[in-house]
This record gives sequence, structure tokens and C-alpha cells, in this order.
Amino acid sequence: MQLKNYIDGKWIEIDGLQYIPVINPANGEHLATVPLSTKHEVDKAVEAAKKAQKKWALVPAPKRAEFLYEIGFKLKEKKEHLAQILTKEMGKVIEEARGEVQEGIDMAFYMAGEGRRLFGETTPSELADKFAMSVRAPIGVVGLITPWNFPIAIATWKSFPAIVAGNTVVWKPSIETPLMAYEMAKIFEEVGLPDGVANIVFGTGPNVGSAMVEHPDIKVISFTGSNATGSKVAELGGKHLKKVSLEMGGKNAVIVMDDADLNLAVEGIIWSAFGTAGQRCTACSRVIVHKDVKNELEEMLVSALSSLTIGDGLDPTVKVGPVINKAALEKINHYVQIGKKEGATLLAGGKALTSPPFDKGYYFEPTIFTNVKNEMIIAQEEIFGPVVSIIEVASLEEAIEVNNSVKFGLSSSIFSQDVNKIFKAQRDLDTGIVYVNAGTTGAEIHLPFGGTKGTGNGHRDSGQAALDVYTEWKSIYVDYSGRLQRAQIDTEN
Ligand code: UN1
Repeated sequence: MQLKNYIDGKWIEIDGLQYIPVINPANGEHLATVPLSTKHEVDKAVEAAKKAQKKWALVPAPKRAEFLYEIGFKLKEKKEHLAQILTKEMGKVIEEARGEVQEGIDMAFYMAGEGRRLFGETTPSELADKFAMSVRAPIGVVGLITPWNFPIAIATWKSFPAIVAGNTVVWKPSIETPLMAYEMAKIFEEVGLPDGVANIVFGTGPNVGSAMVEHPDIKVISFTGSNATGSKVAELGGKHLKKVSLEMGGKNAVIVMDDADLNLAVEGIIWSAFGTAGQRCTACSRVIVHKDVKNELEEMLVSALSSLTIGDGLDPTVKVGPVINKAALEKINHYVQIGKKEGATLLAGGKALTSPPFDKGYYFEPTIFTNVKNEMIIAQEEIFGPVVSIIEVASLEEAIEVNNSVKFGLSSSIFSQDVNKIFKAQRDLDTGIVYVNAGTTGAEIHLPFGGTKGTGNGHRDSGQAALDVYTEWKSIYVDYSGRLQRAQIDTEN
């Protein structure tokens, strides 16, 4: 199957474009080919989106929302079909793939509900016989750049609030996982979303991504991906005075205090560190443990690893699937070598699996380092794979300091049964998301998603907060006094 861009409600095949294969990371199977589009295709998509936006903004929001309800029902109907494709192109295990599709369904219905809210504010005027209000206005054409690790959920976090608020969308999905975008485009077509409201252009960051960020008619860019790319997007977007919303990396920690329920902590760590083969921006990659329970926790973690079957995620007994590609496997391996050189103790795992039945895919063993010092590279940089570092501390204060010492601030978690420690921790952990007695993953779509410091630039995906990215506040004053009343001057009478 040769994928096509979806522009202005049509599937566009372009002569002379280069196509590259889409590969199943579990077994090397060739799934499809994806075009590497150019600035020309971006221009076409923006032109269509700009034309469509004028009309779309005039459709009453509850009517716009009806399309999202329809999309939600379609996603529900196709949940299993989509999950199967998602596992094949991305590698996550089938149970998690179903969960990701569910995240998209939830987002569709949540944002569809927004069509009958999109609340503004009324405010008393300082002058008599004058009415003041502020409303959310759509911004125009928005550009979405989404990653391969949550190819459907993250796309819905961004496109649904944008669409319900009256914007139109040009979306560049990751070329690692274009099949999910293709499936979404089919759904847009099936529900009759008006032409040009959602457009998809396949291609690379340097070509399609840059052309989007530089395009004068794209007013907002929402990006999820690496810090290196995110800062380039911010720089280029800044030059064009564009609103840029960034969601980037994490170096998320689970804190385990001496009074924690250790069985629960182990379950939380294993799920957050090795689920999705550690390829979540919310993944747990550090365990900050109180010295009194360190040995016991380590033993329990190592023994829990034996329950983690590695393999093709379509097999329902498999718990850890492959990583996305060869480059990812090499990067993870590189960090493991660094950890060894830095003097951390390898407690479990540490190797890529290269002999049959793993030789055709990209598999890395769940890996645990201990005796990790906070200043080590493996304790500071995002690895984006199934590797976790255990760091010992002597108090809650030290745990919080270690947690906050990294350049990222996405998610954190504390296992404790002491309400005083828990409340102190939720206040002082410098991350956009804090979990108590749960791992670092599993954000729900109706709460803001994002982080502090190097994780973002102050914006949030999901929840009501997402609407702030895709709308502009417009303040409206209606003077019904019949005379010219000057604010700040005529207020004394
Ligand atoms: C991501 O890894 O980029 O909170 C998103 C979670 C998921 C989303 C992760 N709901 O782990």
C-alpha cells in the first residue's frame, strides 16, 4: 500500500515524490510506503485549510462538535482494527494499543462536549450602561507535528480542541507511524468532515515540519517530540512570531519512601518503566529510593522482571514489545554502555536481543541500573527505552531535590502512606504531573498534560487548558448608554 496525503478532502498522489517503507518493528515486515512530501504539498494543504477555515469558523460550535461525536463513534467501532494496526506499526503491546485508541475516543467525546460550552466570561464594566465580555475566538490554520510513540492519542489531543474551536488543521504525523494518520483521515472522510478542515501531509521534520513552521498562514504550531527538535521549532516559530506549544522530554522519577507499600511500588515502577518499552515521555526512568528499603525494593524489582515476556505485541501474553527502530536500539545501547562506564551497577538486563526469534525486530531487555549517582549521565538524560536508574536517598527532602535536579519536569510519583509526606511532595515536586501511589504514566485526557522546565514552554495539551492553545481571547464592550463614555476618564460620574 502506497500512502497518499489527504488535502482538501482528497487523496493526493504526487508524481516524483520519494517514498520510504513503513516497517513493523517487531519483525521487519514491510507494511506500506509513505511519501516524503515537500514545501509544495504543505503550501497546498495550508491553502485548502485557510479557505476552509473561513466557513468552518461560522459553523456554530455545537454543530462542529457533532462531527467529533461521529468521529468518536467511528473510533469506537474500529477500536480493535486500529489497535491491531497501531501495534504493527509502532510495536506497543496490543492491550496498550487498545488503551491508546481509547484515549482518542475519550478525547473525541470530551472535546465534542466542549462544542456546547467553549465558555467565555462576562465582566462588569466600569461604566454605566455598558456590557463587557470576553470570548474564545478561533485563531486560523494550526499546524500539528506529532510523534510516533502515541500516533493516535496525541493527534487527537491536538486536533480535536483545534477543530471544535473553529480552526482548521494541517497535520504532519511521524513518518514512522503514518498508518494511524491514514486511518484517521479515512474517518474524517467517512463522517463527512468538510473538505480542508483536517489535512495530512506526510514527510520529514526538515522538509514538511520546517515548511509548516515558516508558513505565514499557519498561526499556531503544536509540537510533541524531542527537546532538540522542539527548540528548533521554537526558534524558527519565534522568528515568525508564531504561537508555539511544545511538549518534549521527561526524566520522570518514582520516589519510594521507607513507609511505602513496596508491592504496590514495584507494580507501579514496572508498569511505568517498561510499559511501551519505556518509550513514553511520561515513562519512569529513575527510582529514587529511601536507603532503608533499597535492598528489598531491588530484590523485588529483579524478581518482578521475570514476569515480563518480551516479543511481538500482537501476542496477548507479551508485556514488552520492540522499540521503534534500529537507531532507537542503538541509542539505548549507547546509554547502557555509558552507565557501565560511569560506574553504575547493572542489576538486570542491559542487552539488545539479537538472536532468533528476536533477530528481525528491535528488542532491548528491560534494564535496571543501581548505585546510580545523581550527576551521572544516565540519571540526567532522557533515554526513551526500557532502562531505569535507582538512586538512593536518606530523606524526603533529598528525594525531592534529586527529582527536581534534572532539566525536565513532566511527571513524578511518590509511594508513601504518610499524608504529611504526600502533601509536601505534591507541592514541591517540580513537574506538571504528580502521582501519589501510582507510577508516572497514565494521564487522563480531561486534565492538562505537560510539564515544567525543559519539558515545555508553558502550554498544555488535553483538558480545558488545550483550548488556550487553539483560541485567542477577544474582549467585547457593548455600550448601550447612547453617549460616548470614556473609560478611565468618565468613571467618576
Ligand atoms: C507520551 O508519552 O507522549 O500519560 C504521552 C501517559 C499517556 C500519554 C503519554 N496517557 O502515559
